This record gives sequence, C-alpha cells and structure tokens, in this order.
Amino acid sequence: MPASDCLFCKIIAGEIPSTKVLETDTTYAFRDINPQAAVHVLVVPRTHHEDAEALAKEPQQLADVIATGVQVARQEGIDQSGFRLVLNTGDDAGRTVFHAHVHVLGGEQLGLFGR
Ligand code: D5M
Repeated sequence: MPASDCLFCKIIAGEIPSTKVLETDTTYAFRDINPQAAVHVLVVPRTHHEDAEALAKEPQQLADVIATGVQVARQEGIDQSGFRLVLNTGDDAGRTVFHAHVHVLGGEQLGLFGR
C-alpha cells in the first residue's frame, strides 16, 4: 500500500524523479540525492514500511532489500573492495525519511561508525 504523502512511495511510482540503479519485483534502488560516499545508493521495498521495525515483520521483504543491496554493490563494482549497508532508525541515527531504506555505501575507504 503506497502512503500518499511518502516521498519514497512517490519516487517508486515515478511521480518524483530519481536516478535508477536497478529494480526488482519487490525493490527499487536509486542514487542518494546527497551522496556521503563515492557510491551511495538507496534500496527501498516497493511496499510502504515505515521503518526497520515494520520491515522486520516482513522477513521476505527484508531479505529482498538486503539482496538488492548486495546486487547493487556488485553492479557498481564495489563488492570486492567492500561496502556498507546501513538502515538508520530513529532520531539519534538521523533518520529523515519514513519509508524503510537501506543505504549502500562504498567506492572509497569509509570512516568509522559513531560520532
Ligand atoms: O536518509 C534519507 C536519505 O534520503 C538521505 O541520505 C537523503 C536521501 N534523499 C532524500 N530525498 C531524496 C530524493 N528525492 N532522491 C534521492 N535521495 C533522497 P535517512 O536514513 O532517512 O537519514
């Protein structure tokens, strides 16, 4: 079920432009508008799940999003050099969009976690 006021639902529906990286029956991957690494792609489930907690209740969807993230890394040529999959949840993590999404980051040496 798309949420009518959800940015990423609108991107999936093609109502807001995005730079597609790849898509599957259940997921859509596109370039982050504000890249934090040489490669920064977002992977979203096509169905609206607000956050990681909601997505975790749909194990197949969660698996599909992770599998697409790995496929993105392979397609972008960073699967051998290394990459990071990130799911921000809640205020302390700086989450800004309320449609679950996995960040695929890589293409250069990444900084450490935390502060
Ligand atoms: O990350 C939300 C991410 O979504 C953040 O890295 C910017 C990205 N973003 C926001 N709007 C767009 C559009 N229109 N296209 C592509 N990327 C976008 P979070 O984990 O919620 O902090």
